[in-house]
Amino acid sequence: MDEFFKPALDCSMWPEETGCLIDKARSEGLALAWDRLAKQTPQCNFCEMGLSCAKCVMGPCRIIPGLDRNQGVCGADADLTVARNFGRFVAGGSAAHSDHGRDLVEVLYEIGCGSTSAYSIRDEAKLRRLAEEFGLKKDGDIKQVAKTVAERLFADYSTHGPGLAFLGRVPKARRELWDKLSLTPRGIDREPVEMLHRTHMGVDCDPVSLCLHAARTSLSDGWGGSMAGTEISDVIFGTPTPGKTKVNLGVLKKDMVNILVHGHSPVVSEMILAAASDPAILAEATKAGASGVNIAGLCCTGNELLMRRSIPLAGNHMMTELTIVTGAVETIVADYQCIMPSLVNISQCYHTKFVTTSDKAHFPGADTYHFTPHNAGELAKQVVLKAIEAFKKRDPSRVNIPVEPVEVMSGFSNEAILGALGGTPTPLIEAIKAGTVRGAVGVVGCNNPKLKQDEQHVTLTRELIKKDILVLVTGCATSAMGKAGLLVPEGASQAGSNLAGLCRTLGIPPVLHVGSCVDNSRILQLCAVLADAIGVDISALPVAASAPEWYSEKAAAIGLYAVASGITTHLGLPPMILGSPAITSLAVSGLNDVVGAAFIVEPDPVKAGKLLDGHISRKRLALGLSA
Ligand code: XCC
Ligand code: SF4
Repeated sequence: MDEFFKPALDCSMWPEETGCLIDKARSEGLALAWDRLAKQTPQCNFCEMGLSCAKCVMGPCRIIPGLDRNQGVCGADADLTVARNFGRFVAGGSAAHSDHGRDLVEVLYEIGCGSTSAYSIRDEAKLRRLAEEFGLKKDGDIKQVAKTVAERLFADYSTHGPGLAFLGRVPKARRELWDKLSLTPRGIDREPVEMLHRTHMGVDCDPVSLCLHAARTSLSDGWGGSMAGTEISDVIFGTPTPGKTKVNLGVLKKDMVNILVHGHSPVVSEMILAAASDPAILAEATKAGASGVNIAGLCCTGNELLMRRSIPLAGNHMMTELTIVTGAVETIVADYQCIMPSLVNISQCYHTKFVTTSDKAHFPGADTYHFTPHNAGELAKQVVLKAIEAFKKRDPSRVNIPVEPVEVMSGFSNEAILGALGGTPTPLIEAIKAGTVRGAVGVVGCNNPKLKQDEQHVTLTRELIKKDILVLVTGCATSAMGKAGLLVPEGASQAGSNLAGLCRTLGIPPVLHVGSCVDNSRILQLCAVLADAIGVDISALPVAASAPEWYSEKAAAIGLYAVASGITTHLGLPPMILGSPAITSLAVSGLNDVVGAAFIVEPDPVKAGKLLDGHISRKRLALGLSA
């Protein structure tokens, strides 16, 4: 395993665009995440094992199991310390997704009240469908429907709501299991808050109980906050349909004003996109000597625009610093999550403006604009005009856009997938039964500088599609797949003959892009639809998930809600739980007996591919299908 954790300092190892820009940054005297990782290495072994605790000032404590320091000052042992740390880790991720979801619900409410002109309802039919699903009045004035749906979801964030609106989507057997285990989430805000309470010194001292509450917390994200984020984003900005665009740093244009939107919420990025097509603003760009304003995405807000608007994606998490190093970026517009604080300093070494937009995410040294549903249209124009000003200061001698962009296809919402199949999951189920598609794996999540960028995503995915396993991708894994030619129908040549044939017939890639990280809720919903159609629980389906290069608290929440929903999940790096053999064994096997799924931790993507393939074969056999 060790070789995977060595910070790589040899740029020739990296994909072309990455290696060449790391070299450029070095020659310009800039430190990047890889350099900072090298300085942090070796990292604290106690923290890595989950055995350090700083939850009170009797500590901090470091637990050494088996020695005379096997308890913290309060008496917490290794199992409890690991469980408390992991619980808080998952709560952090759940809170981030769900608070993002809340922002969308708030915009929907403002639309319903008629108090924003910047936003409107793009998918009325979906809003009415949601109203019907929630048992609300679906007909009549669309603003009224928006308001009641928003109020219903606000209730889900509270403690005394009627029960999460989206739980109606969970297959019956899974709901009964959750009820039996007290895993059914009671409120989107309640569960992470209760986790903070339980992990205060002297509250929940049972490691298993804490792990179960961690699962409940993650479910409040997956079937609550994230699902609200996805569904309401579709209502406001449109439900994605398939379209083509390009990815990688080559989407930056030498002759244009380049604005990168970074973060997660479409609430800001959609407004920037709208402002960039305003004729008055385009005239200013021309005056500045640019041939136009080019908007491209980073990370998940980039995925949101890619899904709905076919806006090019410049890169993923580990590309964010490097985009600035191209010297061709006028402005980075950030909302929240996964935005490295280093971007402010790196921007200052160029002509790049680093703009923050959320009152929740302050970055000292940034240009600050606080977007609200009321001022968003106006502020977006100001931000774009400032970027045009910055274009005049660009130093052409420092510009290096090292690659040509690669074509990708995106926009595979569940509505689009099922719509293409005639509105029912039956053709997909028939394809699974026939073995044309042996199963499906969601390959999702981040990059991590401890791993060679994108390699785990791509290697694992190629292993899977070779075995006729369809891959669904979200988040930062997306640009990795795009660069590897897996997000176009021609990518079928990298798949097994059965899957390839299906892709050619339908004109689809072997890897379907289904959105950002909150959009993993689309995968949950699709699994639920398939399970219901076959008449089984989700855990019986030949499906799995994988986060091969994950780094964030949010990824841990996603992995846990997938497992708690019955989807076995592979992680390329272990979570910080190895200090407790009991919790580690619960995670990688014990959970199978509790929720019918567990984690697989395997840093080698080829081996991981074999393990997931074996998992899918076993599920197929259990359903009476060929392996
Ligand atoms: Fe962040 Fe979502 Fe991870 Fe990418 S994949 S590094 S969480 S931007 Ni979500
Ligand atoms: Fe130490 Fe216990 Fe305080 Fe943690 S909560 S720092 S283990 S005394």
